[in-house]
Amino acid sequence: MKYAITSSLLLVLLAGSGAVLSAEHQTGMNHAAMQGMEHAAVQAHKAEGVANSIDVLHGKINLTHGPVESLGWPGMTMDFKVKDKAILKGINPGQKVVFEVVKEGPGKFYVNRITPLK
Ligand SMILES: [Cu+2]
Repeated sequence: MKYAITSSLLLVLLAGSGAVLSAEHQTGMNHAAMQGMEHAAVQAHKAEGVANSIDVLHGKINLTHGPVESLGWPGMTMDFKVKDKAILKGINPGQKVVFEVVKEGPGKFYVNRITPLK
């Protein structure tokens, strides 16, 4: 019983913070605020999610991702850039994916790898 109460409370908290973060993405603020200081070393953060829309031409993808523990992110829906547009080929809307996020600067992230989840 205790577990059930704790996990439903957690869900409420996650849902609330996810909404706030989505709004922050859109206004140009970002995860950096909640991460605090972090070194700039290139590191890939693994995540799973669903591809909502893919813009190969502009190298953008909208993903609903689960929590990314290594970045301290809750699950949310957001746009990502990619450096290599070719990685988006073969990704279709509605598809479950595994991907890696790289932080390139304060509040700046891109996806460097993405593959359909089988
Ligand atoms: Cu996010």
